[in-house]
Amino acid sequence: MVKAVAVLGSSEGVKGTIYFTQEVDAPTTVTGSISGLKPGLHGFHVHALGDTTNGCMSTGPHFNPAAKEHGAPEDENRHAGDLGNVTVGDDGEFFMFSNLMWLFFLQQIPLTGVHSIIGRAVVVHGDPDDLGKGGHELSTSTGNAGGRVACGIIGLQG
Ligand SMILES: [Cu+2]
Ligand SMILES: [Zn+2]
Repeated sequence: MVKAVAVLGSSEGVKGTIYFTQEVDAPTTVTGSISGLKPGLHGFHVHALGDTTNGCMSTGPHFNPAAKEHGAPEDENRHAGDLGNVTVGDDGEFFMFSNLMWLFFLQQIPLTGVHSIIGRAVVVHGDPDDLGKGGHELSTSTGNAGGRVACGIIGLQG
């Protein structure tokens, strides 16, 4: 099994830890928790670069090795890094556990091979991801999810 982790940090007090695990030839599973976000939906993506020299801004666009448009996790036409939204409760806390539906779309974020997400970044946004359907000029590229409020580089874990 390959394991990876991204420790999310931000200048706005958002904290989180996202864990990835993958058995040989199986989809990646994702679990974790985030705190300090405002209640509601927040766009949640794998971005292409593990570069935080300019904070979350330098993590590049959504991880998109197949050159598709932005979409929902369950869409055929979607970026590999499109993980949809996290739903934060009134207490500002979010907990995530992989389930079978997630397993379907996590096949595009492997931890090994040419399209590995190791060394890329997890980014959480300030606003909801409209999943490509909002009609905004940014809908088909970013889901119009607003600013990048927290991010962390995905690194191998022992
Ligand atoms: Cu993003
Ligand atoms: Zn996207």
